[in-house]
Amino acid sequence: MKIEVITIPKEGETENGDAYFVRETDGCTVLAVIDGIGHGDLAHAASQKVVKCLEACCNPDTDSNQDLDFTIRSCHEALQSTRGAVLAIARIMNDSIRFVGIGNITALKVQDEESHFTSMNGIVGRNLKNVKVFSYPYNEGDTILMHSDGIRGLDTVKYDLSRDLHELGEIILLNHRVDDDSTILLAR
Ligand SMILES: [Mn+2]
Repeated sequence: MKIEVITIPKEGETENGDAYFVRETDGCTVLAVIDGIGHGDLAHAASQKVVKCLEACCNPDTDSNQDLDFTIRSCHEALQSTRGAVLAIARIMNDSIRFVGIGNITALKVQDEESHFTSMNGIVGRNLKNVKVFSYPYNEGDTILMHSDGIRGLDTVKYDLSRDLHELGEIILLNHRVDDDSTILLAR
């Protein structure tokens, strides 16, 4: 897969409260976008803890490639002493996507039309009730987009998704960035 991520802190902040995680192993790709609650160093600390947790949970070398509900619960435990974070994780294997999202990370795939992935309400580390993992088909040529709420009002119909993914990310950021940490992840 081609994968591009652009992540930038809120204007005036040196620490980014958003984070991302990408891991590609034999036939399996894990993608995640994370938004630590608020912004600044405490948001950064929370989102980086999620990254550490995902590194441990999605490690094929230690045979700990657990299903995603277990991964979310592990993150929830790890984030108890933090502000918490919202996040979404997509695991693509062969022709299917396993997806879990908690809180307002937007995730969708686009081929001819948009197909949004379903996230549950909550904040990992603070308020986690239902964790539901969804399955979606992955078809050759589908573009997967995941972004934090530092990007608003994105309608992918207005973009040529066949263009270079990094250029596409840059132009989406330019047009839809709001005053927050902003992250967009694109994969195809
Ligand atoms: Mn945010």
